Amino acid sequence: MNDARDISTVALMKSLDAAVASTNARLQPELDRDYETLRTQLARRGVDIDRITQEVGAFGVAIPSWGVGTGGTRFARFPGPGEPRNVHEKLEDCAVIQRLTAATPTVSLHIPWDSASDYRALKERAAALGLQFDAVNSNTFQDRPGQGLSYKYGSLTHTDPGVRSQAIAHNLDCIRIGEQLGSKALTLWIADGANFPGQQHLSSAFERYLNSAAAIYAALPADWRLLIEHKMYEPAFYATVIQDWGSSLMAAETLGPKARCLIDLGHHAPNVNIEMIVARLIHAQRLGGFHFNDSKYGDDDLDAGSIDPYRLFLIFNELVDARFRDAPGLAPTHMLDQSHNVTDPIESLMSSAIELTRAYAQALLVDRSALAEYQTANDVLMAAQTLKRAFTTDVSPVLARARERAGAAIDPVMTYRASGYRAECATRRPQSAGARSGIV
Ligand SMILES: [Mn+2]
Repeated sequence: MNDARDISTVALMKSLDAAVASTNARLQPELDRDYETLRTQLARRGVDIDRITQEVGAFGVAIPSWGVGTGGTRFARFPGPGEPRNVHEKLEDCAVIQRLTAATPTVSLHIPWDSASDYRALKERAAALGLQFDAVNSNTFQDRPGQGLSYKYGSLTHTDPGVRSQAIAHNLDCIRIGEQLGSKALTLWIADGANFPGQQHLSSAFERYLNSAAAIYAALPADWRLLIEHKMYEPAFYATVIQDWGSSLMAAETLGPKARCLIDLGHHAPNVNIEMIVARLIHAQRLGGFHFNDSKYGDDDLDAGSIDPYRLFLIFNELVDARFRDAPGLAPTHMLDQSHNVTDPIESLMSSAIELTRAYAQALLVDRSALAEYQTANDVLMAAQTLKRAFTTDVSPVLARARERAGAAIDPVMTYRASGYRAECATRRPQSAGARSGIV
């Protein structure tokens, strides 16, 4: 770590501390009143609000390093002011999100977009900013300069064994990098697939995937997981090799107990019942984690909870239900995976993390014994209303109280705007039209 970075860390935290203190002081009386009102309401239902607040305070979701830059569509990218230019600046932005929300203690890096010369130093830098690292993401969906062989026609499933070897070697590099960062998982998403019927032998491509993934799996440290992310389409528009949770589950069960399935909420056909998939993967003891986002039409990568908050709640309902009945092997990682094209990425990521805590708090409010009785008695209406009652409870005071107790902001977006952080970044980070931001 160099001195300039140390100084900037101190200055960064000081300015945020001041913004949190002044904004919280202003919002405190209002929060106190709202929290006590909700305490009374929940007590009537036999719910201890402080227990819910404590649980919410323990919730964490990883920020994707690529999410703090402005994203783009296939048509254009409109850069925002003060975007991070490298992994160090991305970590600064992630630290702001964690400082204000206390819900994002980890960062999920993407290699090679976040390549660094010294990963142990990067881990120290992150720790100084109050951050740790979650899963490492490999990238064999684009070529990088001088890599030798192209991924144009696939990577881990390519017909050429040389390309497959190159893609395997990259994933092994990612594991080594992740070990230095303190990560415990490698997320594997491949763009491999076909744009035309007949382009690819569907069975052989899957078998090549299993063989390549087995070589990666064999290199996993004992306490690591391999998170297999499926995606229905894009960039392959006819068939992707790991298209759905069936393919993902087959791969995980073939590879071994460290292989788990990762659910990206946007990687399904429209109207697919994602909470059902969650339940099935919990049953199979193969639920590895999530890439949270939201969508209206496809893999839209919109902010979590911005389109269909009920679906988000129903997913958390499955997770909370599984935890309460001690479902074996349950320890999914939570990560965001979004593309912010028209908002300040920091504001979107903070709002998304808060929406996850909201869905979690609502799921904790479900009267599970009543629900079980209604289900057993086939009282359909009351069963449905039991879930709705939890979902329609405004848990905002719980979320705000959890943040406040952690020393974070009662209102993160208001506090962020008051801090002037983005304007300060704009002065020291010149705009870069070419900066990449991924959608994976
Ligand atoms: Mn994803």
